[in-house]
Amino acid sequence: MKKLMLCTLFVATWSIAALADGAISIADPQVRLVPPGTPNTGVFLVMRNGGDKDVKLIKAESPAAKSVELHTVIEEGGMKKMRPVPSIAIRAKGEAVLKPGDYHVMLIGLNKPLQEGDSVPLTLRFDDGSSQSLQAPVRQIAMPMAAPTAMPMK
Ligand SMILES: [Cu+2]
Repeated sequence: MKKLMLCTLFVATWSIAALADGAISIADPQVRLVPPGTPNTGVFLVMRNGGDKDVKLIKAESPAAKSVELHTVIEEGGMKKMRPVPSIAIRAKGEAVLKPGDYHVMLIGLNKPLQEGDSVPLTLRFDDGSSQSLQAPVRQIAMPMAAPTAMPMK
């Protein structure tokens, strides 16, 4: 039994390393802890592009939610609103920061309530054909602004 677990751990570590070949590396992934009953939440992280070509994040997938979208936040009539975007660019030798009040990955229709300390599996797919699979820990994350209109609920 113990041997089997060690073996599984080894395989998991190996496959994460194998997927990290592309130009993109991911830092500081985190999922916003939301109150029970809240169906959606945001994922924030930093994507660094070590290559000499621009790369776009074109898709995010997670078994934790019914659908996953790429979002930005726009201001309209003095209100901040989330909008889906088809992709998020990461410039050559640059980085894209997904953070509250800005670009983020949206988990829509959580399959079960999240608890602080949980990890959410996430796969990011890029337009260079590469992908990254990671575990994003669930954390309490402050809203970007104290104003209650910062992220209007629908
Ligand atoms: Cu959103």
